Amino acid sequence: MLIRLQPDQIDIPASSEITPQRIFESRRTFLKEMATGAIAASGLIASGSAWSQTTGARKLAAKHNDAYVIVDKATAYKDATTYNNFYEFGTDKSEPARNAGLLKINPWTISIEGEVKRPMMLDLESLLKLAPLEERIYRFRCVEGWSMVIPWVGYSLSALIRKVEPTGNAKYIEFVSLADKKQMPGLSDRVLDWPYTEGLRIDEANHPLTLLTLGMYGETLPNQSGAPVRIIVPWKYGFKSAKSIVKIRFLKEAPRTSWNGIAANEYGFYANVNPNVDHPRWSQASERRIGEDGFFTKKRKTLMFNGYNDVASLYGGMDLKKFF
Ligand SMILES: Nc1nc2c(c(=O)[nH]1)N[C@H]1C(S)=C(S)[C@@H](COP(=O)(O)O)O[C@H]1N2
Ligand SMILES: [Mo]
Repeated sequence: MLIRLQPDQIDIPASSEITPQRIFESRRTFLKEMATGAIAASGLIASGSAWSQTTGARKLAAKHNDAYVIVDKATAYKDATTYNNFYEFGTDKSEPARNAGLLKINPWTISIEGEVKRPMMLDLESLLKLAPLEERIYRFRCVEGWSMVIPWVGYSLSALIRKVEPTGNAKYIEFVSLADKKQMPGLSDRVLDWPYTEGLRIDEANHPLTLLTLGMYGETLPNQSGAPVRIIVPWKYGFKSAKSIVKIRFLKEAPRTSWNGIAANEYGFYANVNPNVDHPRWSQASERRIGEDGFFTKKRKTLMFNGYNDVASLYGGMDLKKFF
């Protein structure tokens, strides 16, 4: 049966590559997503090109995990996907949304290497199936002084770590983002040493809050948000949460990380959100919540560990002013 849409509704481009079956499938998905409001919320209706087989967002079925709900209202999808830091696509906040359409996320493989008994290459489908997807609403704080609240979709990175069986030597983990000049115009600007790299201590990586992230707002990640796979470490400043990851390495020693590597006095390896340790050039005591920027809007107080006090046990006995 062919489902007839009302006149004036979206017309799916009948490209020669799209078989009638695929058109039917996309119509069906479209109607389903219309019913759940996912399409309206994502603004897909506005653009016919969103239907391209390679760039279209895909709905992800995820179980809401109540253990990670916070009281703050979620940031609007539009704000979260048009105000981004993704220097591979330009240093201006609006550039990733404009330029990240160049990123090809299909096919994608992520290589897991180093101090593990079972190194492996995983494609996107394997990553999506590796553990049950959960929706978790996290507060997210950039070192620049702004924050958002985002419903991410993913699962604890610990599920993947278990699968590759780290050796006893694995003390740190490194995340490496894609660096491809053909897709990423920002790479011609040497603001950072490419590829973008980040890292965690292995116990931080294994903390249940650390999220292997494949989606947001019920769908696969938009490119500007780090598609198809990124990490989210909600108690640390945003720069720890590397986007568009192609490699994860298990290491004996702490890796060199991008921001720490160019300015260690400003961006510590730990980078835990800490209102008591200022950045050398500005205070970290408060933050501006994106979407709340009215002229009279008060800033919010920044919370220790971004409010995720559970993680304090990871840093017992450490001087967090020294290891910032
Ligand atoms: N590969 C890569 N990952 C990155 C960045 C980047 O420039 N490149 N910016 C970081 C910074 S500074 C922040 S605040 C967050 C921003 O994530 P968002 O745009 O989804 O809010 O991504 C982090 N991950
Ligand atoms: Mo950031």
